[in-house]
Amino acid sequence: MDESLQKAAELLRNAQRVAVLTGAGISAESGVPTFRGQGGLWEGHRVEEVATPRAFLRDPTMVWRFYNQRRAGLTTIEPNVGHHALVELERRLGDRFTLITQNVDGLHLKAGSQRVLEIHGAIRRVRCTGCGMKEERYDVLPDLPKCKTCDALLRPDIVWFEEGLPQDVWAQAEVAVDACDVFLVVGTSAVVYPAAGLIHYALAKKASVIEVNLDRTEATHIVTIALQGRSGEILPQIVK
Ligand code: BV8
Ligand code: ZN
Repeated sequence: MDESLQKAAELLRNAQRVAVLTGAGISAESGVPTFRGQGGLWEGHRVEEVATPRAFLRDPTMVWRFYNQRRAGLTTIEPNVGHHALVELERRLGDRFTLITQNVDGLHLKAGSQRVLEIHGAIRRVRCTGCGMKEERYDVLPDLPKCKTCDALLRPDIVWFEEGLPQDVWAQAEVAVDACDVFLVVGTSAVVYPAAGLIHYALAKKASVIEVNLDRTEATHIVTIALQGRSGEILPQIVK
């Protein structure tokens, strides 16, 4: 491990432009449960079943219960040393650094990261299904929250399965990966597309891909360097 850690640090030290992709694994040490680690079940449902427009149409109360449970942690969960290591990396690289996250927990922003692309949206934000207004809400929401202006049902402002990603944010993510020479992939099972496709895209553009993950993933066999372990342990070591 030491040798590949050194090599990863070397690649980052000599990098012109660095892009990072994070998934639920980087927030695991903040106490935020991952999706697929423990069988990816929430009250017996798979996230792919609950996080869909169809589920919301069929049973908005059940879907809001799923999100309100995750929103409950919004004001109490704190970033961990893995998030802070990425803040330090951004401080050193400035605009040569871009952080792309699949996470909707907002912990990168809470840690102080600025150049963050939340490609799956953010659980702190709601959107009106009627007039489209968006606002950040940190209060406890009822099971069926309504829009203050048009009284239509609110929804979490995140990307559900079978929904497109926010065009402008996704386009910026592609530009960042296209331009990078080192792509650091942290705490994702690399199962969800199009996010996971960024890994193949980076390799196609001849960037070096460094994976940090507790286990092997769908991408481990193709990355340049695979560092196995907790992001809260490995990221600070690389940055140091
Ligand atoms: C789209 C918001 C089209 C919701 C999320 C069949 C094959 C291929 C693709 C598909 C298919 N069928 C359908 C698709 C497409 C689908 C998809 O990819 N499905 C997967 C399940 C196969 N994708 C979509 O539907 C996307 N949209 O394609 O639209 C389209 C295009 C144009 C116009 C209209 C439509 C939308 C995808 C976004 C879905 N929304 N999130 C919510 O959060 O509630 S995705 C959801 O999964 C989360 O955002 C999460 O971030 C994401 C990925 O999961 P991970 O972050 O990787 O988390 P996971 O638990 O899986 O893994 C954790 C990892 O961490 C593990 O590897 C573990 O080992 C590691 N770990 C744990 N602890 C640590 C650690 N590592 C380090 N340190 C630790 N301490
Ligand atoms: Zn409205």
